[in-house]
Amino acid sequence: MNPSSNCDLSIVIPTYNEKDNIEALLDKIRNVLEKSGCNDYEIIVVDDNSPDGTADIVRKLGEKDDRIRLIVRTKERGLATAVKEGIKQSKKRFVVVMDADFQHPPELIPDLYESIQEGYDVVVASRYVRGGGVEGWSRLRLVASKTGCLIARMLVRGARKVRDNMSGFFIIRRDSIDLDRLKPKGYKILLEILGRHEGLKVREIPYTFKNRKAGKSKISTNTLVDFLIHVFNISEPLKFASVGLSGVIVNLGTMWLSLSLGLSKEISSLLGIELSILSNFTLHEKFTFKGRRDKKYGLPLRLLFYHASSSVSAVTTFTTMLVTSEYMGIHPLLGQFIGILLGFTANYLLSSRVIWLEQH
Ligand SMILES: Nc1nc2c(ncn2[C@@H]2O[C@H](COP(=O)(O)OP(=O)(O)O)[C@@H](O)[C@H]2O)c(=O)[nH]1
Ligand SMILES: [Mg+2]
Repeated sequence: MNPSSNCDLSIVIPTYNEKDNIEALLDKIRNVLEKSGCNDYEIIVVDDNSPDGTADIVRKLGEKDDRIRLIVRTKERGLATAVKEGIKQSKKRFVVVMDADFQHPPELIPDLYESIQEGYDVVVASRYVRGGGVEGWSRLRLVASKTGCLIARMLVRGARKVRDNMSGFFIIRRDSIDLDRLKPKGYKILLEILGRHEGLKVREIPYTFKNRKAGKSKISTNTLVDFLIHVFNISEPLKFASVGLSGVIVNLGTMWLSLSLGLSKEISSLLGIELSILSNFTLHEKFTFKGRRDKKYGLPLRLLFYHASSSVSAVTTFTTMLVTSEYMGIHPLLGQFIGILLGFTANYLLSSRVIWLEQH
């Protein structure tokens, strides 16, 4: 960091039972920053009322140095919500997020800061780019972690820009992030940030993830379940597919009901198709694409476009139903189902690339 520059930096550290790490860590951070000429910083520790008295230690340090700020949350728990709260309360232009257990080396903070000055919105400290790595992990843990990153990359568009999209160590330009978009339920805050802000300019710099210095990890096995739920919440393709699945049930359910009421197979098929289009549209509005703002087209147009885009699959479904039942002796309900499968892919492509397009 350039000593003459005003470093304008907040450092957010979530803590839960870190009494044996926190003081040494804060000392180390102050050292590193002052050595690199940065004085205009604040350190925000967000503690969830740790029973081991972490907050008391931070409070005492804060009395001597008002750059150290403490937030104690008594009603909420959780790493991601703690980080969000810390970012919200931060007053500087750039914010570093890091753990309290020395797994994220404070020596890297000046590099992160310098790197983001080159015009980025987010710079991620990465274990998975050349020069990065992990210390003391079993092969299994490494494979699991990398697989997680890969799944996230496949399913979350914004996460594709970096390899280590689940890193807990990164710097952001505060005003490039809309905190209201972040859903605090998520566990991986970086994934949340990248997933919900697709336009961010992001880069990675390597570091080695160290062994925890003292204390215990709070991450348990249900972290995996949390992760999968989280990816599901962010991933539009997954949400889209599940809405599609519900539409299949609406479609076939309506058709079955209509057939049972004695309506012709043609009318029943068309009723099933139209009702499923309407229910899918409603769910895409309220669920799949809910996070998208400033949409290019208004609601009536979106509804119209969605019908137009569904017309391909609707015609496919109807024709398949007719052909298979008339000429192949297949039950109209099964024919309808086969038609639905054929039409689905075309529908997704049209919806995500046209109807719910964001205005840039
Ligand atoms: N405020 C807060 N911090 C937490 C919570 N769970 C973990 N942390 C902190 O988040 C950081 C990472 O947690 P850790 O258990 O080391 O996760 P691991 O590195 O993935 O094993 C540490 O600084 C923890 O003290 C929580 O529920 N609330
Ligand atoms: Mg840790």
